[in-house]
Amino acid sequence: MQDWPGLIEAYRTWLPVSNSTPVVTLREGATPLIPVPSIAERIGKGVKVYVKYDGLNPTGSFKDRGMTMAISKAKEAGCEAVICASTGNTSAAAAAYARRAGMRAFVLIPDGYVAQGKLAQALVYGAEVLAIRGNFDTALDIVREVSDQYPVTLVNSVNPYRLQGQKTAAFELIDALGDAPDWLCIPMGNAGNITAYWMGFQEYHQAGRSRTLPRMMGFQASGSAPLVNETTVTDPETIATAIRIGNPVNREKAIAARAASNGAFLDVTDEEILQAYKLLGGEEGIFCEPASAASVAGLLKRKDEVPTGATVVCVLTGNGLKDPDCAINNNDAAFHTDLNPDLGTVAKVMGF
Ligand code: AN7
Repeated sequence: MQDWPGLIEAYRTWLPVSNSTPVVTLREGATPLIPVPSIAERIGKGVKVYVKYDGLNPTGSFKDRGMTMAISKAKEAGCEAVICASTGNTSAAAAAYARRAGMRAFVLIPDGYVAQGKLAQALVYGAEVLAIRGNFDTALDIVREVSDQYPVTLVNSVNPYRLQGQKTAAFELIDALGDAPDWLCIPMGNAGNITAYWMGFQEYHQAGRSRTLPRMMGFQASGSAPLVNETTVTDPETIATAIRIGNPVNREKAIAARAASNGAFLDVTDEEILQAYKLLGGEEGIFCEPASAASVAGLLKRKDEVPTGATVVCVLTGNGLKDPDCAINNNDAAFHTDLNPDLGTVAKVMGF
């Protein structure tokens, strides 16, 4: 098998790059599409369910797809520094790709609300981390002003190259399935990813690469559901800190994608998110972060509406290792501690 070159090389003709664009890549993309029979069984009706495990990207989330494009284009334009606001994953990806390209990476994060793994990444990848007393939405307002006034490039999903890179996930789904799925279930924060997927599905469809288009099913956490409730949330709260966002910048585009695809938005509670998170881990061997599990939680919540024989893809946007605190505090594992180090004790605990 040939080595995967990264998504810009793989999908070059579909992307706004030229021969003079310096490609900054960590060989992101080509993530596995994994069947999840235990989820399909809970729905029945001969439904097929897959997860697109984008947590297997180089920095552990789908953000790498957008960042390889955003940083390559920033490098092409001669930028020397980038900035983003982030609930964690964007900061990790921005730092990795920017440093690889020899740029400075400034990241603004909500102090105390970024999962440990993501913070660890930003630090090790050499970002300059600014933790503010405020949430993501406030941080985004600030970085927009900074990038307006100073020579730093904004790499949040208001940067159009981000969505260009992220649309390749839809291409990979169609390349793997031979057609678009019937439903695409996806968590929403700033709603960049749902917008990017819809763009990808439309482009492949127009080019005759798929016969159909999916219904775009977007899910948010109940405590942070501005799109579901058609409002702005000033104090978003959820265990899924990645999608703790109250004022999504891609609101209009996401609503347009819902309308054009006959899709729907729905919220899921933290409890429902954790149930799906444990189900994926404990029954399928797939460890995703809580925000990602919202896609599966949402599918299970809407299972009565899934058509007989449908093909459903749930996007698992981030790796479970990103948020070890959540994992340690939310599992049903048998975890026996402080045992005497002898055969008798161990055998007894095992039930022999
Ligand atoms: C795991 O890192 O916004 O709807 O600053 O990390 O495109 O915003 C993360 C978002 C879903 C939502 N799943 O995607 C950030 C950030 C995970 C995420 C989302 C995010 P969008």
